[in-house]
Amino acid sequence: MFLPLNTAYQKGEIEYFIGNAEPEVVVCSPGNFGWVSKIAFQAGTRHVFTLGDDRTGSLLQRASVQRDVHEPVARGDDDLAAILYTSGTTGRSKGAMLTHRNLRSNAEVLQKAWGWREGDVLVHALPIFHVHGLFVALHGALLNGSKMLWFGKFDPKRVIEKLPEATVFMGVPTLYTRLLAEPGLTKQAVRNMRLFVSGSAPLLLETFNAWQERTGHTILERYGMSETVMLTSNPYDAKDGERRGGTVGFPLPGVGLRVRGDDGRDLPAGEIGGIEVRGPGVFSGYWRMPEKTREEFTADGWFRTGDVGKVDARGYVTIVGRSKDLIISGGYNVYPAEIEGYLNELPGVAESAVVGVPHPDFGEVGVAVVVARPGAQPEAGALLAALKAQLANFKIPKRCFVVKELPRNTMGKVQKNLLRDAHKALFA
Ligand code: MCA
Ligand code: AMP
Repeated sequence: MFLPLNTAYQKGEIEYFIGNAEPEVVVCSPGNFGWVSKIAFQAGTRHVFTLGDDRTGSLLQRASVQRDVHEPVARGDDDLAAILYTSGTTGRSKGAMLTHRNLRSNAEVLQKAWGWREGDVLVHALPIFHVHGLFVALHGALLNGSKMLWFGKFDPKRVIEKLPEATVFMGVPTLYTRLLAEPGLTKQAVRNMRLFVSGSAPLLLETFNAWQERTGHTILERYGMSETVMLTSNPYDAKDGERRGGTVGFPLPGVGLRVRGDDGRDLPAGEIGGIEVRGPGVFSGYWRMPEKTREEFTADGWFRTGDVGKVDARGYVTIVGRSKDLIISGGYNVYPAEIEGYLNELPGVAESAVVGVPHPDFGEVGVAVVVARPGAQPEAGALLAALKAQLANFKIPKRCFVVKELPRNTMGKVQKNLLRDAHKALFA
């Protein structure tokens, strides 16, 4: 079973993942061997190998003395292939267990749905520790036997230079806005391209339209989750319908999708409610958290996505919001509850709330609002610096405010909508 982790994670985060997953083998970069191996060996891991960006390290050294012909191990559809950690809205991250069926069926469905064909070349510029870069993009190219133009890190200028050699590109919305900021993005640069796919976060209509105008291509937006792989997609082929900006298209073949009200009633076309799904891509549960798994499924076996949306009369799905308290920043998920937990532990902090506000580059970013303990005067910059020492950099709120009190409703619950509203123009 493969378990990828974001390379930005810090010690406390890695400690939790390794402790929870108890892997047999851990691979890290040579520079991190000291602290990562200590955590891993303490958790009972038997082997820690290193692998550098320049292909140095013990993993390839050890591999070079092995036979280079191997017997494949037979795996069944229900065997686990990967665990993808996704943060919980309360407390700790949960490991979504994905089976070979989940991954294979999704790759096959997408190969057909997106018209993968001989001669396709993929520009791969997404991180490979999340479903988008790891499965949607990589499996698409591998299953199709396609060449990939590989970017260890997204760089808009270098991507544009390579586009004339490519036919397929996949990105989160931030990649599209950064490409649009480059004068080099022209019709000429994309002349050989066949398909641009966007997902992981809402693509603004403004970006969708600007892309169409500048390149002549219509971005195909799709929707998925780590727990379900891909669920919906706008049509590839015009005969199946237009690619409609602001929507995530139709459920993919084999995917059941329904919208339900708070009372559990199925809602008719056009009405907004909680999105529930089932199908061959839906995971088999959270690693060692059977009770969490039960909570996320309905009695009749549908998975509650935590996304709020509607389906129109023609079947196009639109996501209008989320019932889960989650910020999606540049395609990375940031869970306010996790950041608040760390903030509340810092000296001088009585309580805190983290909310998402619009941001021109990342779509959405976190802003922290902190209440000081009586007599204490915590400084916003110092609080953010203290967080940065403990958490992956993309989780750090972009701004922090120290206030007298948090707005609460009569039930005593923090009114995050008021905080969001108060700070919505911060990065406008
Ligand atoms: C970097 N920074 C960020 C983010 N990325 N801040 C907020 N949100 C972010 N996403 C900050 C860092 O903290 C740092 O700040 C500064 O930007 C520079 O960091 P660097 O790593 O150099 O940034 P970058 O290379 O410009 O990265 C931006 C990026 C990256 C390329 C947009 O975030 C990215 O690759 N995002 C894609 C994520 C993804 O693949 N998601 C798919 C999830 P400082 O200097 O202050 O420390 S899969 C999923 O959601 C489902 C299944 C689906 O549907 O696909
Ligand atoms: P993750 O936990 O990283 O797998 O993120 C999954 C979440 O990303 C979904 O539940 C949605 O909230 C969001 N998401 C993915 N694709 C889209 C999209 N095209 N539009 C809006 N939200 C999306």
